[in-house]
Amino acid sequence: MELETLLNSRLNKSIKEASNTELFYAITQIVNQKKLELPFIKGEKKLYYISAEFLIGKQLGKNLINLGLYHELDQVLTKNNKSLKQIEQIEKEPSLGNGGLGRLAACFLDSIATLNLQGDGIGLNYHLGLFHQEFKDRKQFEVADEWLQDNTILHPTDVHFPIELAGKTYVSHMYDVDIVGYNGQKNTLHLFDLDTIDESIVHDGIEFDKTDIARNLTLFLYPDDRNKDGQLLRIYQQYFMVSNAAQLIIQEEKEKGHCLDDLDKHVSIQINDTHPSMIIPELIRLLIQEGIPFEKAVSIVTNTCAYTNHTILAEALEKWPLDYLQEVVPQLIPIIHDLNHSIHTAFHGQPDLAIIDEQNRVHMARIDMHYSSSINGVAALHTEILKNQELKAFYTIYPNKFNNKTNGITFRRWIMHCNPDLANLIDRLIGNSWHKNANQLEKLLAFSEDEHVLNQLDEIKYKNKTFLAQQIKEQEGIEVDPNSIFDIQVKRLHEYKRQQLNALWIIHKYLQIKAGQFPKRPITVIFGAKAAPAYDMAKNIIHLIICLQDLIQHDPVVNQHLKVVMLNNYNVAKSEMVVPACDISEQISLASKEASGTGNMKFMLNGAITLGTNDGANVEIRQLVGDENIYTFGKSSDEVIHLYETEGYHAMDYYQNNAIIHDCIDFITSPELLALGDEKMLSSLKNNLIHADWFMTLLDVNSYFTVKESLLACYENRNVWKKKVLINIAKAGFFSSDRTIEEYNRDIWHLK
Ligand code: GLG
Repeated sequence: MELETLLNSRLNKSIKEASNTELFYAITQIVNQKKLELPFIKGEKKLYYISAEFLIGKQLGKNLINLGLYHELDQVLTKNNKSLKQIEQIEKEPSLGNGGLGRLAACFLDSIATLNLQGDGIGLNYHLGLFHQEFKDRKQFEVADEWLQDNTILHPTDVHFPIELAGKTYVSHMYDVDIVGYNGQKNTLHLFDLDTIDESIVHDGIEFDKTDIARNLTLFLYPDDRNKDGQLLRIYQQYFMVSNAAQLIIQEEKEKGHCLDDLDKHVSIQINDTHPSMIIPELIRLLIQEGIPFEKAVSIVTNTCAYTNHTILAEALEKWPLDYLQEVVPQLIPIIHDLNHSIHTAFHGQPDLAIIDEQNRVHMARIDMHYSSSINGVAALHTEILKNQELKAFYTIYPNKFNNKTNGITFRRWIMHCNPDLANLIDRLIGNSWHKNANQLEKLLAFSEDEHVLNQLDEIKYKNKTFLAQQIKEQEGIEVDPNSIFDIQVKRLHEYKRQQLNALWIIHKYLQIKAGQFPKRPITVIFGAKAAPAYDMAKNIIHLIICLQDLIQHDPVVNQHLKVVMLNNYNVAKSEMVVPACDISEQISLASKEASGTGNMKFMLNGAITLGTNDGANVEIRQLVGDENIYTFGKSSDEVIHLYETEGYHAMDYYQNNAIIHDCIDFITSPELLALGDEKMLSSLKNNLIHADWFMTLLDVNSYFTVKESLLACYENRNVWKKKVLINIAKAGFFSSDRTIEEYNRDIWHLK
């Protein structure tokens, strides 16, 4: 066996004698060698995907799959009493992203390479990542995530660019990560950095001097921006990212002998959310320096760039004070003024189109919309809301720029790697053409009445639940029963995603059990979520969940029927553990607020049933699987938007008029919970739910509780449930990121 010989030659001992760590490094070397041999994808036109986040996850297993080596290696190791899965755990997970936006970028890179499209990612190398989450006193604490120690994925290059920040010149350094497609070719993710970064300036968790740019620039993703220094630092980071991108693009174009006048014929730039928006004025500036007149430069850049919007939440649509930009990037100010002026003239000073508003803030998304050729939302409903509500003024003037690209996930990681038993079963049933053509999964529908197949699916789920239960026991010290229903909500912590609604249901169930009303089967509710360090209410919600976890855990009656688990430091690796083990996928955002969601797709693909609102891509899941195979509840996005417009929602009314809601909310500050929790945090959460509740938790409590009960009841109807599981898997093909990328390429990039 070729791999076995290779592995033996890398080790100075037998595979049996080698430790997992030794094996990890030996396998990594083999993978690096194989990657080196792969050709770079070439084409007439090249895409640059610029993003502040790339949540790429551990690379070893994914690379082995894409290189087609995973199975063989797994067999070699098993034969020698070693487990590849355990060896993979040795790798530290790159901490280069926060949530869906960053994970989407990672899935896209995988699909771009797999489809043999020439496209590189460009981002930053955050030395300490987002942060590592720790729980103490049932609260979240943030510490530096030292993921770069023992790095095996980043290769330093000799590419450097001068970057001007606040009048000083810094020299960047480019690091590369290979992006191996499932197709024998590769692209690159370029991560820019400064050689002067100093991790030792970080103290007390994640505190550091925000003004010391040479030492702090790429320490953290999303440094706290509550004060001016924090906001300036974000501008420093963003400009550093895009100036490097612009210089790299121009350098590569020149090397290819292309004329910069034709940039848009050879290059496409995808702007992922507003963080990279300054690429537009920066590229215009550099083209002018290259001798291209302003008007022409503007038109070239407009034709080259495309913008993806990921949210309608105002907090995420960045608006930087002009003064701050003046301080950090004075070289862009004349361009921004000129762009603003053109718009002012063209649209007669219409205020909602202005780049610089009356308070002298620069609207980054507006730069994107005026000066790029495509504006896309990330799910059908989201794009409609952009067109008809949030970005209506822009849709009116640029109807042809708007388009939808419903998100997707890479099936290489989200089934083949995380759920090999399921992937193998599918291979046996329908062959493996679905690996590259995900729609082939529909062939599974032929087995929807096949009891044997349905039982096999069920056995795989049980095995995955057993594995997760073991991990939870080891890592969180909580015993959970794989025969219970696994009800899972893992995602960033945000009020709009309404983890608090799920927590209210847990309280409701707890009170019922206390009153002697037991569920048919025990239920295990699993959460995983990080709260942004400056987001107090999100931290309060985490605190409530952990208090509930401990209260229930130590109640000998309740814990027979209900368990709550808050996973610590939720990340891609943990996601790969929970996704295959899920029965109920909680997608319960306030309708209109979740642009798409991608976790919803991962769970569906792995045979979980969605309990969700009619929001984001849930709407498309429902259309695909049909009403019988998804459980939806809650007010529609139109109703929610109307409530915002008319200020028609008053949480207090629900609290006062609904006894169940009243009891659940009061329980947040009950003696039982106050014995475990922080009075200030719990009361603040409770008061917020009664007096503010900006994301309308109480609006949907009734329908959520009702629909959840019917879903739990359905689980007991085992044959019906198993069939729903199969249909969900069979219909998930649409959500392959290969499909999404084909659409981006067809409509926006035109790479070939
Ligand atoms: C966003 C949205 C998600 C979306 C993701 C990828 O909140 O709904 O699925 O981007 O488009 N900030 C995010 O994570």
